[in-house]
Amino acid sequence: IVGGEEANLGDYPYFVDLGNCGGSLIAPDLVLTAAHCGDYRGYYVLVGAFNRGNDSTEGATFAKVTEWARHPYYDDDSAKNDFALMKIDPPVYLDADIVLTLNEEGDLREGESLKVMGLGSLEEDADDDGVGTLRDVTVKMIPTAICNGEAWYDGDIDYTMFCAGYQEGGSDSCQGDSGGPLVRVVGNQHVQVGIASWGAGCGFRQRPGVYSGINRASVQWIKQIGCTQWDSSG
Ligand code: 4AZ
Repeated sequence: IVGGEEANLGDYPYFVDLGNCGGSLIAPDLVLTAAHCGDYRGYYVLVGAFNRGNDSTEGATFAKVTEWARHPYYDDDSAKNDFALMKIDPPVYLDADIVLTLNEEGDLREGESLKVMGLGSLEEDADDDGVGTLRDVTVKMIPTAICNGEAWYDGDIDYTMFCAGYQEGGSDSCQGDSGGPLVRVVGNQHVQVGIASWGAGCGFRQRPGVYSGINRASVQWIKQIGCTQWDSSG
């Protein structure tokens, strides 16, 4: 996370540490992340992560990944449909006031404030594996018509993604943050609207973070895998 600050314990009880990526607990046994993060079957993930890899922090528990699926139309070159869903065992029942739901509405409001969180690097090309304690930053929704402009991403933003950040840069997600949730915070209700996916560097002018869009179409895929194919509690 670039330009952000350390989160407070309990701010994001649904955050999942995958080691080199983030994720979100969207049901007791389902973790949503980015497809490009890879296949975690057989690995342990830290649910409710606040300190990297540390399950002695209140609310944090390890669970094993038993199933993994990426979106059938995920494309590695363009990062189109950068969605993956994992089933974990045992299920984790969060004891928290904060509830995470998935966005199923239409377009986000231009300029609306969103939060992204993670354990990733503090700057582009940082010679590290990210940070030890969860950080967050506020970014603003940037319409695709702007983000696809010639001075911006020049057409690389497709309909499965959108940009969030600032024209001048400064506040952004970065290496190690991908897979983690981008949320709209309304009191104790957090609505996941995106998944950190890619970007040209971190925090650069006219190169905001790019997020897989959580909307009716992606939620339909998530439910089809989670609820039907795996018959889970999603
Ligand atoms: C990454 O490589 C990554 N600035 C994540 C987010 C962004 C760039 C790269 C956005 O995980």
